[in-house]
Amino acid sequence: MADLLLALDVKGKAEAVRVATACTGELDAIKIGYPLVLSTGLEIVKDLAKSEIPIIADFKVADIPNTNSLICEEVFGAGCAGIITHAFCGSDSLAACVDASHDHGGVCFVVCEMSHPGALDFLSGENAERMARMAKAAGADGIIAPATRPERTATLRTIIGSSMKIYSPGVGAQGAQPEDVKKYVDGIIVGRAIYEAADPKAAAHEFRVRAR
Ligand code: FNU
Repeated sequence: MADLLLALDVKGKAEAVRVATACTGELDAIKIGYPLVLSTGLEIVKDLAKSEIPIIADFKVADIPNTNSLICEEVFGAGCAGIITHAFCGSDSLAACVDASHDHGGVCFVVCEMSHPGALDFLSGENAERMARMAKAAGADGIIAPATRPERTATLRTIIGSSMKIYSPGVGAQGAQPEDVKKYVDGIIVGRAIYEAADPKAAAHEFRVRAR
């Protein structure tokens, strides 16, 4: 049984609030990222907070430890409940992100294997497995692993065990189905297949039922 996270990659406050409001009661969390936040500013977190579900900032943080900590301060200061970081900058950068998240009462998820085809160049295979081990050692709350490669997500699950969560993008527009991964993950991330639907609430409802 997996939760449903909406990837709210729309532009502007009006569209973001329209989709989030339409999906009221059908979501377990909202994931925001650069497309939305660059078009609205971080104030959008307060507007979305009316949904009363956690807001997770997908900023794929990838910098030196000090900069990562400063990014976390802004994200959690704005009211987010979680952040998504990269791991490839190394264990010190990752530790800074995890520790800053926990200092602010938030959670930190670590990208291990990405969902798109180009992930096979660097962000997959042995590199992904190393990053999963690093995420576990750093005390991260969970990892991001691809619905588009369920067998890889299953492998990463064996590395992190059951005490960490997996959120999995790639369902819908990228071709994966909830049934492909739901037994390995704690949440599926769905963007376009919900926010571009004629009826986002109905689409969210269907994904949520299928993820259960
Ligand atoms: P949709 N996302 C992803 N793959 O797709 N954070 C990853 O490996 C990853 C992500 C995000 O395709 C992507 O940025 F680490 O429209 C987008 O916000 O359903 C969402 O997941 C997928 O959106």
